[in-house]
Amino acid sequence: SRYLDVAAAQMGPVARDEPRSSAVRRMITLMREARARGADLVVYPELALTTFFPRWVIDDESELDAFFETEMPGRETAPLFEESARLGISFYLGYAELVREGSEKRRFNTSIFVDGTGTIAAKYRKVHLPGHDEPQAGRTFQHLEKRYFRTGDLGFPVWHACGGLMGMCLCNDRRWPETYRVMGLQGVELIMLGYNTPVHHTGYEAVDALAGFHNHLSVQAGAYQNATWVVATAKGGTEEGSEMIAQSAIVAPSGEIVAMASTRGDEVITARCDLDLGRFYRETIFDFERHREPSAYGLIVER
Ligand code: CDT
Repeated sequence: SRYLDVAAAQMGPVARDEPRSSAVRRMITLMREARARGADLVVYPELALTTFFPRWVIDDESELDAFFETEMPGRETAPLFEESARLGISFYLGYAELVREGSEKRRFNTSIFVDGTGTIAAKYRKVHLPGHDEPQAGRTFQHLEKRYFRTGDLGFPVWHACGGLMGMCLCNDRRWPETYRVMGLQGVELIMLGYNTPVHHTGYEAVDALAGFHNHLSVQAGAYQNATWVVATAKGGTEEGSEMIAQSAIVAPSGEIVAMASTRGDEVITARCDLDLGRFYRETIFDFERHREPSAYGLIVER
């Protein structure tokens, strides 16, 4: 057995006018609790430092830029890195990233993995951007990720850390089997995932009523079919009037939920993950080398 103690640090709403320093203070409180409960890794939500701003049309560029980080760590996020190094705990953080190249601005929905020395060891930029690039008439809340972010350009990397092979993705990525499979083919053992999911994200009542079910369905299937642990962390609760699902969960390679949040606010859940557990699946039913038939899958990448 190779045990890794992990935590999901679910966050309740972050208000539009809540300063980064306040969100970071909340995150440090959660990090300390995670560490006190034995965790070596803590996973925060997607866009953890700010409110989920893609719900609004923001035409003013400086107003939009204010939601983005131009450096990581920056002045306000540095305390998180310092506390991680002090406690010797690794963390995953989702945030909006602004890269300036000459006069051009490139914006990504990004996550990083910071090791227990407070050093950024891996970066991921969200590949599956949901929603629209133009505002939709008749909606109380927009979902304008396609307007504000570029498609991630870093693929789905995996890397060695915390005694295992780690990977990451962000929110909508979790609904796509390809996300897990690309990491599964690289032998991933634990995937970190942050999300912001408005309950009313499709506008179809019958579908939206199943938002919690579809969340867990996607993560549990991805974990099982790729023999990996998944640590899925929500920003939940009612944020600026938008109701977001919570139900953060730690899912085993069996597909079973081994820990789940019971509130919609700031809450730490933990689990002791045996990174060897995936072998039972990887060496039997999901022995990719023996059982996959890639010659029959061409359509997946052709269209
Ligand atoms: N943040 C994010 O990706 N949210 C989406 C819901 C919105 S779809 C318009 C999700 O898949 O949870």
